[in-house]
Amino acid sequence: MYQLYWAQETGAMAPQILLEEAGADYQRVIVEAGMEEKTGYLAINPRGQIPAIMLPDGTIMTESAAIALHIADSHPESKLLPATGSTERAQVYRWLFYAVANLYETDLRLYDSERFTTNPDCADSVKRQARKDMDRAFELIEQQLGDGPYLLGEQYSVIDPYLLMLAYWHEQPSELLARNPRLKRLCETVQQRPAVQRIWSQHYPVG
Ligand SMILES: N[C@@H](CCC(=O)N[C@@H](CS)C(=O)NCC(=O)O)C(=O)O
Repeated sequence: MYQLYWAQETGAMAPQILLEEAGADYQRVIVEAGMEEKTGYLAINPRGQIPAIMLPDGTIMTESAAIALHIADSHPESKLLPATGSTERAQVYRWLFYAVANLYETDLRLYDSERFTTNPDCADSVKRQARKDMDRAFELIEQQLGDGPYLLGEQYSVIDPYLLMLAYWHEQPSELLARNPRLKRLCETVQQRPAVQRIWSQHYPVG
């Protein structure tokens, strides 16, 4: 069984969707924000960040994109990645790494701005720049998306739930999606998948 170290509206969402897609046996281990040191979570991830996963053999992995790829590799019957060495797989790698480096990163600057400056008076300026960088990074995704509905067209893969997760971390997801209609279609299509519907309310409770 996998143990997914989890918190609401965090990078645990994409790996969780992929575990659901794969029909994998997993448990959530809920990590309370601010309690990482007290609960021993730093022994799991010394950076204190979510997500982490304990694999069925007891190995710990961190880094959401690496976890996503590993889940896909471990459950080939779920077809969450195109064939090894294919051009399509190369595109998934490309945009997954792009997403971590250019989108996830802007979320950290936006929501944890004070960590990105030694001058507390500059935190607002860090935030403003993060908003601009995030919007620009999503524009490049929009330009990349074709007829869809997924990044690879008809073929669903690990990059799609990852983009959905990131789009919903935007401060104004509906405005982001209105400006980026292909991304909107991708997000709406991914949201309709049963695996996503099963876990969505854990991250975004209604009411
Ligand atoms: N590169 C890491 C980033 C993980 C990350 O920053 N997670 C956020 C939640 S979405 C977090 O735990 N932030 C709290 C902290 O950094 O202390 C990944 O992709 O897994």
